[in-house]
Amino acid sequence: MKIAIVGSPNVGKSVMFNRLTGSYVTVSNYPGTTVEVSRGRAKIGGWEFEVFDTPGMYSLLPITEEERVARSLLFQEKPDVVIHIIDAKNIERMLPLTLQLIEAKLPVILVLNIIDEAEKIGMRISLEYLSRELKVPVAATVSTTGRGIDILRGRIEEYVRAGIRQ
Ligand SMILES: Nc1nc2c(ncn2[C@@H]2O[C@H](COP(=O)(O)OP(=O)(O)O)[C@@H](O)[C@H]2O)c(=O)[nH]1
Ligand SMILES: [Mg+2]
Repeated sequence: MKIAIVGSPNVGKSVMFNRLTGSYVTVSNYPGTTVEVSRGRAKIGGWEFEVFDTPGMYSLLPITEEERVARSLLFQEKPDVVIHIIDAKNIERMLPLTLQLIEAKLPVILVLNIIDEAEKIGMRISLEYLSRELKVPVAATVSTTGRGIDILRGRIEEYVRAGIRQ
């Protein structure tokens, strides 16, 4: 099974990738481009996943080469789980991509990363409300310290289990 990590630049995708995967990370250019894609392995809920870190994207309608590669990875690799990482303190600016991913029928889990800085400026975000409205699993994390990562692993496990049961 495969997990894709997507989101805008500088939201913590690569730090999260490193937390979820162990050693044995490979970095290669996406075919025909100079854009690098990291691939690694993660063991979650007894399953082994191939995880890939995608280049930053602002929209599913690609403008830059990075966005084209991120889009191709999503539609060609057909990941079982798409982790959309956003910067929690810029949630309004970042949710449009979540909606695009959901509308494209991708198996999205929304991750509000950098929740530490959001809290520091007094933001309070209801994960339950977001999850109910968007109808996707939601987790809050601080990828640099590891806060919330076990909960995210749990969300991934539940998601995959629910998919297998269908
Ligand atoms: N405060 C805080 N900083 C973070 C968090 N996650 C990542 N960062 C920082 O954000 C920057 C971008 O992280 P990176 O993983 O390279 O982002 P990417 O461009 O999405 O791959 C780095 O300086 C990280 O240390 C977080 O949860 N909290
Ligand atoms: Mg990165």
